[in-house]
This record gives sequence, C-alpha cells and structure tokens, in this order.
Amino acid sequence: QDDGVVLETERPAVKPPKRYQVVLLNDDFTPMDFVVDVLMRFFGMDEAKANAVMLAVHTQGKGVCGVYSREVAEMKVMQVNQYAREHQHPLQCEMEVV
Ligand code: TYC
Repeated sequence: QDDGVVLETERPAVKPPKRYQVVLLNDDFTPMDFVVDVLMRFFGMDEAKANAVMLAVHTQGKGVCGVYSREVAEMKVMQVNQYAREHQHPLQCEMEVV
C-alpha cells in the first residue's frame, strides 16, 4: 500500500564520508625524540611504531600518522601543531583528503 515511503534502489541515499590522512612533515630542527613522543601521545603508537614512522618522515620528507574523519583529523592537526609550538619546535602537521 502507498504509505508515502519511497524506496531508493538505483543508488545509495548517502555518500560515505570522506577520510583524511594526517601527515607529518620533516624539518631540520625538531629533535627525533620529540617526534616519537608526538606520535605516541597523539596517535596511540607504541615506541617501535613511532620510531619507524619518525624515521620514514625523516628520510622521505613526509609520512602518514593515521586516517580519520574530517573532525578528528582537524583536531589532531591543531593539537600537534599547538604542542610543537609550545615546545618551540617547527614541526608541522597537515591533513589531506584520501
Ligand atoms: N629531521 C629531524 C632531525 O634530524 C627529525 C624529524 C623527523 C623532524 C620527523 C620532523 O616530522 C619530523 N632532527
């Protein structure tokens, strides 16, 4: 019977939300230990993983810390950049849509 409900069969009614990579950039001044601390503190990595990601950024120029919703990625970028500034390091964190 017609109860006003329209069933959509041709395409999904909503698109899945975009996902965002949070990326760390290399620089010549931020101490390696500080970068490892950041990766453990803000991205939940253990020390071995944090060391591997830090070295990948150091040798390749940038590296992915994680993939998140826009809101969470924005929060991580703000927190990391603020934390680096508080400690007077030039470390930079960015986000890019996947
Ligand atoms: N290149 C820095 C050094 O030699 C270490 C470093 C690694 C800095 C990763 C930033 O995102 C970074 N002390």
